[in-house]
Amino acid sequence: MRTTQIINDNWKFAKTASVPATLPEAWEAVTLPHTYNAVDGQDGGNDYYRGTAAYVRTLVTPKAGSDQEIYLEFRGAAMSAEVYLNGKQLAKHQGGYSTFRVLLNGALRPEGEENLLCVLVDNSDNEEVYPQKADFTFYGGIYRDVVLITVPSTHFALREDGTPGIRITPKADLAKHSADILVETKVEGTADGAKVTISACGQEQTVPVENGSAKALLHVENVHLWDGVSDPYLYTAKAVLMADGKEPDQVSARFGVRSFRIDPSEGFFLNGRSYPLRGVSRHQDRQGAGNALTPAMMQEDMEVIKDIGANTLRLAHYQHAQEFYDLCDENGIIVWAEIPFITKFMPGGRQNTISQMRELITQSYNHPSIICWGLSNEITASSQVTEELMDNHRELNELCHSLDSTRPTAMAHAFMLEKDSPLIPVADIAGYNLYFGWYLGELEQNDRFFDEYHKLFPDRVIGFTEYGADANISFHAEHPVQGDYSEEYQCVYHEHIAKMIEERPYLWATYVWNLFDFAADGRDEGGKHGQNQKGLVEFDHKTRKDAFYLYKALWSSEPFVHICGRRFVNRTGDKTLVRVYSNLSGVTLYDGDVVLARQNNTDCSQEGVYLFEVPLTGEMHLRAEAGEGAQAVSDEILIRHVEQADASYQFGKIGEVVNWFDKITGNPDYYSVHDTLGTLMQNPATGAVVGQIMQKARGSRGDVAKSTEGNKALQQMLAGMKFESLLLKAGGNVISKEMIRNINETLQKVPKNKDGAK
Ligand code: GCB
Repeated sequence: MRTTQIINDNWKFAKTASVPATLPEAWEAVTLPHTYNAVDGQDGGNDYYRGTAAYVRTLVTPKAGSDQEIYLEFRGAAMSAEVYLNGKQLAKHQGGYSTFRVLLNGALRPEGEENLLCVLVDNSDNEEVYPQKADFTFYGGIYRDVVLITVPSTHFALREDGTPGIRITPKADLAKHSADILVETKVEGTADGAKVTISACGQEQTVPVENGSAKALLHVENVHLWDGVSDPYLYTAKAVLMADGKEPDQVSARFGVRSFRIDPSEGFFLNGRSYPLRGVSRHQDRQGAGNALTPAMMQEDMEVIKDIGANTLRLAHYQHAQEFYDLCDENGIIVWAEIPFITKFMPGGRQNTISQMRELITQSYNHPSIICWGLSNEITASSQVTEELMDNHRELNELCHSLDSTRPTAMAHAFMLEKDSPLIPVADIAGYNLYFGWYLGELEQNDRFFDEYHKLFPDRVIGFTEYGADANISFHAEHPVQGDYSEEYQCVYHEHIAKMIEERPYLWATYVWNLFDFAADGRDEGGKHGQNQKGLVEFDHKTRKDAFYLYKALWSSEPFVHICGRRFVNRTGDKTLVRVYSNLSGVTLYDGDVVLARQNNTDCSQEGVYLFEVPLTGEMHLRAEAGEGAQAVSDEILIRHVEQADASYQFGKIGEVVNWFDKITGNPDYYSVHDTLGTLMQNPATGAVVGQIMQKARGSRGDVAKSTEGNKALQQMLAGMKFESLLLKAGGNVISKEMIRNINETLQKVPKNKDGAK
């Protein structure tokens, strides 16, 4: 029989690339899961350690007969790993998010003796292993479990692509309430005359092993469907191997019976009924821990997902822990799964996209929660659509279909990818990541973008794979504006998008970017270092921002009411806007015992959103009450009138939303896009560059250029704005980020006068 033992303890760790000959007692003692970037990968400056590190421990050769095989299973070693036993290299694995196994036989010392196990991991930059360019920290380390497996030499498959050895393909017949369950197993070792007994849903079949595989088709009547969040019912399939009169091995896996389809105009259908997918994205990290998450932390994340009431998750931008897909299965959450083929196409990385996809599908195939395989994310953000890039995608697409005929392939595109790009139809379905109203452009551009796309391609399935706005809970604004990082602008932004989604049922799935703030060590903005703050929940994974409750009001059936602005205590003016989010049909707002106002949901301009404008006087104890009887709920906050605006609520430089890959640096003695339009216009050389660009903008869309004509006040205001912000405002269809970089390079050739030409 197979035995497994988790060996997370007694490791020694050092940032080195050398394999020691004996146990390095003086090294730091660590217990897995572990990352060496938990601190420096989260503090900003983009200077975290990206290099090689060694994890070393002794491993006593387990008791095993001569017919046993001994494997080490690594469930996550980032980003690349080399495994050495007693100084000999046994394996090399490239990809930081998937399981791989190493056969130790042949390198192990005799039973009971100590071996020296050393794993070199490496998260340094290279041109082969994805991800290399993206908006998150590329943590290094052995950050998931390591397992020692001892198994008779004839056993269910362990060697290829981290396979679970059993593959279950349920096919539901909704009309007949029945299902066919295909259970396939692979067997390794000499298996002459071997048989496998396969059982599931009360059915059982014993089948022969032929050419290393055995499969059975089971038929189930009155099948209990896996039906999303309302009834995520799971079955278990079991396979028992019989060889030489013994039962050397067995495996089992859970599965769910469900059917789905996606309609280009009506969206997603689960088990025959319309089931709009509305949810959030998740990265696998958290403050203090990096990506070395414990099962308890994953469970906590799932509780937050249930609290907000999402029915779908985009597990971005790579393969997540199997435990997390398990949690999604158990809680009925539909999952978009993907590999880290992201931002920048690397011709040398093609093999790696293939191996990461093979592993993702092989290891995650049985999860009913997963409904599509994401080929890439915003791959054109830093690359052109070349034939090579297209071909890589075609190969990946075919690979997915050959490994899995039951799920569509998908891609998430950047806004600057033309709607008619030949890349889009390579995958079966798609989504766009749009940030109009945050990085650039207006909120309404999101609406227009999708309407245009849907009109152009009514037969294509399109979703909203990312949208969001950063918010720091320390920042507040009575009149929130794009780029102020205030909690209030995040509400304004999401209220708009939530409404626009509601009005577009053709959007088959929508994902807030992101449920949680996450580490992006390249970022330094919005009053925080090293974080992307688009989360609806802070990086502690506990503190909910106000916008969290907007979605809870739309998605959750748990009665609640939430008054926004509990951190926005000091307010100026004689009136203040009080936002209340609730999924109940009416809200009464009090100041102490005095009723200020009452609203029914029929009075609201938007579902779940109650807006009260109330006189601001002294210190106010606001309380919102909603629901009756067992459903009665209330929430309270304190606000106060002050004469002077609270300076701590404001982020210094409003309007400078700089994308993580757009940080343009340069020589300060030369002109750059960081100079204002006015400064650039004063110098004949840079003025000519600006003139040309404005001309181009005027020729295509150029709101900025057009609207300045004949309007002196506006021209003055624009002259005071940084050229980069103006270019960003012009919108991605006119001026791409690559162009901004090129413009900057041109400007950097022009020296400033000694007096700075200011
Ligand atoms: C994107 C990326 C995501 C970033 C996000 C952002 O489009 O896909 O990885 O974190 O934008 O916040 O800029």
